[in-house]
Amino acid sequence: MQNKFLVLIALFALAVVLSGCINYGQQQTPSPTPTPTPTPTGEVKEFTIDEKAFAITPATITVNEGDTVKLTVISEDIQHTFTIDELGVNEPISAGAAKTFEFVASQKGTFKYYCAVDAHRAQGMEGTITVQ
Ligand SMILES: [Cu+2]
Repeated sequence: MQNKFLVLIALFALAVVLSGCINYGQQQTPSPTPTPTPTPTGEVKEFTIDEKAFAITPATITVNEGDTVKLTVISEDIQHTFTIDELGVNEPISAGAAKTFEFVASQKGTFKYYCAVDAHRAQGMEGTITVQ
């Protein structure tokens, strides 16, 4: 009976040691999925964007990769959104309100920003952000 108990203790200790090894191994292995790691430039680029049915002004903005983009988006009339799929931005803008928010330009490229409400995008609420 006592021997069985000792065996159980030994197995438990072995399991703890092995799980420690496994965790250690995982920490050492580089993640196979590429995570977007923006190189922060430390710069903040500020823009004021006007939204109304059915236009977004200005229609183009340009920033550098790693910039923090600080936007104040103003709805001149009804409910809109400011959305950039590739950069994970999707901010609702209440009717007649202004909203200030930030995001990091985490990848280079040319992306569309648009309003996701109803068919506003198709009706002209679209612009282009270039991250260079
Ligand atoms: Cu809209």
